[in-house]
Amino acid sequence: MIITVPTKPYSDQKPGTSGLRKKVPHFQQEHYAENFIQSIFDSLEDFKGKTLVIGGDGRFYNREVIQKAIKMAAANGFGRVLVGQGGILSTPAASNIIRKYKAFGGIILSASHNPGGPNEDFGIKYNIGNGGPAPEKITDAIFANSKTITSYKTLDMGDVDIDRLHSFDLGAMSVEIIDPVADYAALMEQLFDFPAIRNLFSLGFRMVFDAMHAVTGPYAKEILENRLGAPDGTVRNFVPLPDFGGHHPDPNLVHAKDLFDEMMGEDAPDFGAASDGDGDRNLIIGQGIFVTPSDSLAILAANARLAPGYSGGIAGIARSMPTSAAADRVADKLKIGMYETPTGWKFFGNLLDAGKVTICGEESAGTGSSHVREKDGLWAVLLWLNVLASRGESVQEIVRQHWAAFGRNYYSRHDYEEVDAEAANGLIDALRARLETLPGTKIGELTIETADDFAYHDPIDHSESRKQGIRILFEGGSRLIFRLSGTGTSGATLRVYMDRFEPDSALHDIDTQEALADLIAAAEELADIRTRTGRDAPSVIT
Ligand code: VG1
Ligand code: CO
Repeated sequence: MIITVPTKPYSDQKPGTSGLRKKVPHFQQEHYAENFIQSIFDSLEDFKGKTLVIGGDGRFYNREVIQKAIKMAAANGFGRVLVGQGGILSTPAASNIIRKYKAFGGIILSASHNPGGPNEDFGIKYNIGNGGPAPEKITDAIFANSKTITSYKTLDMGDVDIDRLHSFDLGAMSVEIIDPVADYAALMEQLFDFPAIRNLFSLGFRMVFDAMHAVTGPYAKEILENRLGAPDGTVRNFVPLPDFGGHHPDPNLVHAKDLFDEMMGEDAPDFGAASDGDGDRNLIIGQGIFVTPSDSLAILAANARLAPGYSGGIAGIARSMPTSAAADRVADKLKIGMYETPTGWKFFGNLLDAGKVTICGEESAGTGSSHVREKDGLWAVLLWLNVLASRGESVQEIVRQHWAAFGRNYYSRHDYEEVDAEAANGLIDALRARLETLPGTKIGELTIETADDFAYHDPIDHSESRKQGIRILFEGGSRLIFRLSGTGTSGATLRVYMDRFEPDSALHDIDTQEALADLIAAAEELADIRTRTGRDAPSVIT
């Protein structure tokens, strides 16, 4: 029976860089999740009788919200829902299901790489019919609805069985509980040269994939071990857990330190990789070498032709503004388009839909292509494997040759987490106020050429996105960027990005933080980070 439940608005349901993220107890407030889901539905038009995809990364509170979403979808008039078995769908797999089955859209439950558990993070995002994150027009409408909501619709009934592959009717809506892995694995098999990768493993190539007790476990087990023949044990921590085993499912050098240490040690495997909570990020490490996501984007774009799915070449490359400019030179050489967008995958959607770009990436360990409309962790790992199998060289050799051919971008991001929001905003505002006075300013050896607050004009739908980060460009091509995170759940996170281009191969072996010392000092001088945040050092350096 459909019921209409009266509710009162919450004022804090503004979707950030990718959806709404809050602590679990916050999400457990009465009607909190329902309000947001109803606000999503109220921002959509003409979905009656259509298909909605529902799944999540398996974190704490996932199962409860899956149940709420199924019942609310039925009460609001969807015709069919496709739900990942056990409530599981990685973000890229959900994107693929939306596209493959021509769904109206999808609800993905995740807080990505943020920790999970009764007192940790939870999140909800809405993806549109192209499989990608909702554009700002929709997220703004969702937020507006959430501030005026007075009731939501649901079914008055107990829970449904989401653990068995089966189909059933819920009122006028049909529910299909689907295999979360099968369609995704089939897509990967189309894109990559599985026989060549299988051959690589049969020759003794050693790999470690750390699923971090998050959603990619079942995907990586099936693809790497079952289909590609990697030895049993290649995939570690492959059982998704509601609290990710108490760890941050963030594949960076801090939270995947064990893997990093192993890859730098004696007798390291040939290839190490990991993915995050919802499976859209990647970590790529070769024997003795960490590949920065910005370099990985450039190298994958330069070598994409080696994979069957991209054998015709790529149409163009897009990167988020703070991502290093390494990919720009690949685009130059290939004589293809290069696009610089604000942070967040949603900005790539229009370019991909219009066929302007094939490969996209962000410095935050996100790489992907036109095969779906999300970044895709395992996709990046498989493209690397395809390149390694085709070229027969090590990760180290491939990276070094790339630097020799294109030059090297030394790159780092310094995060100041959970700083006072007012202080963080004050820091950005103070920089913003000085932008016009900065060109020509000398700081140590560096001279500022231009400074702006990045604004993006979407070449396809002509929407404008302003205030996307303070960008300071120095003579010679070095860049310094300041922006505030849109995904944090407590206080503010200040991100400072440093990018220095070094064409000279003789200078490609400097320690990254050392190579960036001048830029790090310039950031402090320009923004008074220490005084304003009260921090001596960043919380995370990547
Ligand atoms: C961060 C990253 C950004 C990424 C976003 C979502 O956003 O910097 O590049 O798109 O997370 O990724 P922010 O606003 O905190 O800097 V995920 O893996 O959380 O969906
Ligand atoms: Co993620």
